[in-house]
Amino acid sequence: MSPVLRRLAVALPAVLLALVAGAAPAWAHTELESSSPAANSQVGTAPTSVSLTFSEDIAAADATVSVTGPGGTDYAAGPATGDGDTLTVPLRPLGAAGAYTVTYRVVSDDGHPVSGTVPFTLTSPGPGAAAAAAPSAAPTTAPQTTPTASSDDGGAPVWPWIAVAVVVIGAGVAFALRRSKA
Ligand SMILES: [Cu+2]
Repeated sequence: MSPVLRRLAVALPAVLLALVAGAAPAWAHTELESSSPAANSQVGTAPTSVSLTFSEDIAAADATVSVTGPGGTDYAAGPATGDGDTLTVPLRPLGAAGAYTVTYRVVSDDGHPVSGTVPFTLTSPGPGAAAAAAPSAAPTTAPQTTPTASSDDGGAPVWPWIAVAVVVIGAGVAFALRRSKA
């Protein structure tokens, strides 16, 4: 088989599958067209907000945007606000120099969610670096306590244990009865 034919043989099923699976609606999904800071950019001065521009108007109410920095801190200072096709998120003073990631999730006009990330690098510490250094010693991630989670887990799985107990006790009684007859 010639290389061209072989390539066609590989590509054709994928193309057909994409058509059958309804790839066409996917073309209507919104896409991130640009951002500030730009993806993979080196930023010397800490930005005070992040903006994301999409290929269609975005409902800010359905959008979630987080901006995490070194150590996983979320620097978003509030929910995203929208102006047509652009979302803007205010930032708390950024901390240490390093890798930051904007993570967004928006909803396309057809109702399908679209999510993605915009990484950028802060090349010099932001104004929040000194403030961030102090509380990082304390476990600031503590508020995620588990009582609600354990109460969610607690209800349903009890009855299988009761069923097991009934079977075990029943077997024990049957065994005891048989022995006492013998
Ligand atoms: Cu869709």
